Amino acid sequence: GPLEEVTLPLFFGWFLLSSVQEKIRCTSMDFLKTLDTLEAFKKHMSDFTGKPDKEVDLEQYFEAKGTLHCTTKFCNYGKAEGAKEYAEKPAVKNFYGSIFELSLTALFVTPRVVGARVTLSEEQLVLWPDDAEKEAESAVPTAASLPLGSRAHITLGCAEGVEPVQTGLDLLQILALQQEGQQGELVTEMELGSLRYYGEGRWLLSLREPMCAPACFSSFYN
Ligand code: ACK
Repeated sequence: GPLEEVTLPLFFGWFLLSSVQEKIRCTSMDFLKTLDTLEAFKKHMSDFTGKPDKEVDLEQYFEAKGTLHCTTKFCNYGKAEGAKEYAEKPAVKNFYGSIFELSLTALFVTPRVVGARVTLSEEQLVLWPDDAEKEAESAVPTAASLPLGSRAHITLGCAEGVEPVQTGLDLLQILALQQEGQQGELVTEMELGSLRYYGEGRWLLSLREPMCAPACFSSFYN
């Protein structure tokens, strides 16, 4: 019967506690609001609109996507490669339901998504799948050469018609550029940190003070 079958979740990950979700959403909205007013951003606005001289309201441009979380393993109810093996890892079983402190070290915006980069600790990396970066190779050819955990992120919003899986891919793309030696164009020092432009509508704000976000390691079924 159905009760005897063990179903794998849609994904495993760290789910941010509600108290910190609101704070991060506010910080992200403030960042979008500020970015929108910068001359440097206006200069590259067509990356977002496709048309020169057309204005974009970034706060309206992105749509929030459910509970804030950092995906570790996308299982697709067992259909994703390596899902069962991941669910059976001792670390996954041992830490299930435990609270961790995630460190958010950057915010980034592209014409597709807005997200936060999560820098994982040694202990947190134990829960990171070995092939998470490699799986992105079709989108980001050099992804596999980036350090483990490079893809770790929180999706804060997606443009119309964009799926949240894009957030990790866009982050990897920026990190791949950095690895190639492209440091981006330093646009301005903001209160939150330094803002760099990587071309093609890619903006990265490195946070001066990382944001600490308590989060529960668990899984999501829909
Ligand atoms: O924002 P995210 O990390 O991107 O959280 C959602 C979550 O799983 C539920 O959809 C992520 N996701 C979706 N498809 C994939 C995939 N193929 N590989 C990795 N993560 C994925 C999505």
